[in-house]
Amino acid sequence: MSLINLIDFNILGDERGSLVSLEQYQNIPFDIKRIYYIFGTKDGVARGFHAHKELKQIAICIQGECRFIMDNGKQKEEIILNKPNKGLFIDVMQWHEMYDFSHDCVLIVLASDHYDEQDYIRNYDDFLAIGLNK
Ligand code: T46
Repeated sequence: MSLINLIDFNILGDERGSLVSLEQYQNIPFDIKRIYYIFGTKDGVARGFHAHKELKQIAICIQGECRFIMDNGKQKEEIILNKPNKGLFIDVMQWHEMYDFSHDCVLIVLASDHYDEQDYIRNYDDFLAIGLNK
């Protein structure tokens, strides 16, 4: 099974330009409890390096681009996000790392729950150990 799960969003365009609508349980398969966005990422910075125990998320690069590495502890796959109508589903227990942010990158993330540092697994060995015990 691929670690890259992309969701296609309809582009509702007309002669004025484009619009994408994100709706809970329509094209987003969870309660949207939080939205955050990452922008102004400095040159050479890598982010992520964690997995979540319970949180589900969808990341959309609405401007510019960045690269995600998704890792289930056994295999890794990567993808460049650079389209405002493609959402990367980040499932529970998916280690993810983000690299190569363009200067103009705006990455918006829809999350199924409020921010909770206890939900993060930030140590890769802990991530592997929890995965093995599942
Ligand atoms: C994820 C990837 C894709 C908050 O206080 N509230 C929030 O909602 C978030 C997301 C972060 N923070 C604080 C926690 C840290 O002190 O903001 C700081 C930066 O967070 P972090 O280092 O976790 O950022 P990233 O870019 O490594 O990871 C973020 C999300 O935290 C994470 O859930 O999956 O983006």
